Amino acid sequence: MSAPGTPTLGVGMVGYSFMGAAHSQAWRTAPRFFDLPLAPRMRVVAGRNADSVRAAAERLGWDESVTSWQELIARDDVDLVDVCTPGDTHAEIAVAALQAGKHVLCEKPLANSVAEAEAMVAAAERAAANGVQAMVGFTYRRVPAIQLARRLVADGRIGQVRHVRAQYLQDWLADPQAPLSWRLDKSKAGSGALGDIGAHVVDLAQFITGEQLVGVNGLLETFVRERPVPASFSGLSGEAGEGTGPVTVDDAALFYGRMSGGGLASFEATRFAAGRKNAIRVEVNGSKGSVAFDFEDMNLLHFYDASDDATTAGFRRIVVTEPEHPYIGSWWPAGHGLGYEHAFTHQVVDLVGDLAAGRAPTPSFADGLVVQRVLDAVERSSDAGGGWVDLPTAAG
Ligand code: 4PW
Repeated sequence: MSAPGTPTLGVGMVGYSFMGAAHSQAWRTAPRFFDLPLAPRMRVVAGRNADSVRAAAERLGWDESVTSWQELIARDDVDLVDVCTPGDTHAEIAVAALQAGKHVLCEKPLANSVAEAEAMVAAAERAAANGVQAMVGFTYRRVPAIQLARRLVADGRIGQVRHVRAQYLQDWLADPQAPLSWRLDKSKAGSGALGDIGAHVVDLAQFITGEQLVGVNGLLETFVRERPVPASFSGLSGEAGEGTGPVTVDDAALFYGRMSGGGLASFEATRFAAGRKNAIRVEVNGSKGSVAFDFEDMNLLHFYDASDDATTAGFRRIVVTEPEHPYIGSWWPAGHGLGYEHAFTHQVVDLVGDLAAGRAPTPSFADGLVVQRVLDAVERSSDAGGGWVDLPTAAG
């Protein structure tokens, strides 16, 4: 809990659906479990429908609600704008907020295009000169087991990275009768599985290895091109209504690439993996060992040390719930695990700490642009019927 007299951080959030609910939980919970150097104050949430956003403010714990994001960013009592809207509005809202001198947390993927992402990076760089910071919300980086995987790789425990094998498998669209949502509309979402969930595994591959993709070859597919118009929709499911409409994004993405350290990477992102609900699976094989993670078992990290005695060698099943592990000491006694929502809380904890210290938060908008360029390259490769697409590297 923040000590009395801790400076306040006024927060305004735009959007209040699935990600808005997850972010609201994090703003509420972080100061209750972590000693924060700034005290978040959930001032205002913005949404288009006055009755719906008022109800959301009540349910999610916001002081007020408005129907104009422009009004939200103009408020003197808002220091940080949390963008939880579909991707087609990320650039407009984030750039305006930065220009108004507000810190920004923006959901992933950063934008719906490289051009939009580049404009956001430029706005963030200008704002940083005045001490205004920006972060993009790749929250899975803040799962303790993922943090441990990154540390083991950085410490050289698996040696030279040879393979990255990353999948994000869901099945909420496997039923052709599952209705349309904004995530299936290219004008809103920018892309389908590729950007919504593929972005996560691209970021995790780079975060865990500390390397970047230098080139990719991709294949996108849309299995179901017409779906029922929704009568209602919440989270990732809805009730079918009257009529049908077109699906204008990919249902699944399959792509491979080369990492900047010379290793090979393979990626899969799909919403048609029947039986897989939120299976983020990352395995990194190195010259001296491996790490492996599956979000559906998110409190575990599997680690293989090739130097172990052959008679007892094998993947160790590390239960990442000990006070020695990142973030855990502020939660439950050893052995009691965490869930999906905790990574969002850790995101708030790290962001608030960075703002108080005047540090640039990570992942930055520039990190978000790196992922955006990968998504764009995969789309260009697939659109061309396959083929290698080079990517600029940090040096390039
Ligand atoms: O980033 C989010 C994922 O963690 C997505 O926007 C939706 O929620 C779909 O899968 C999860």
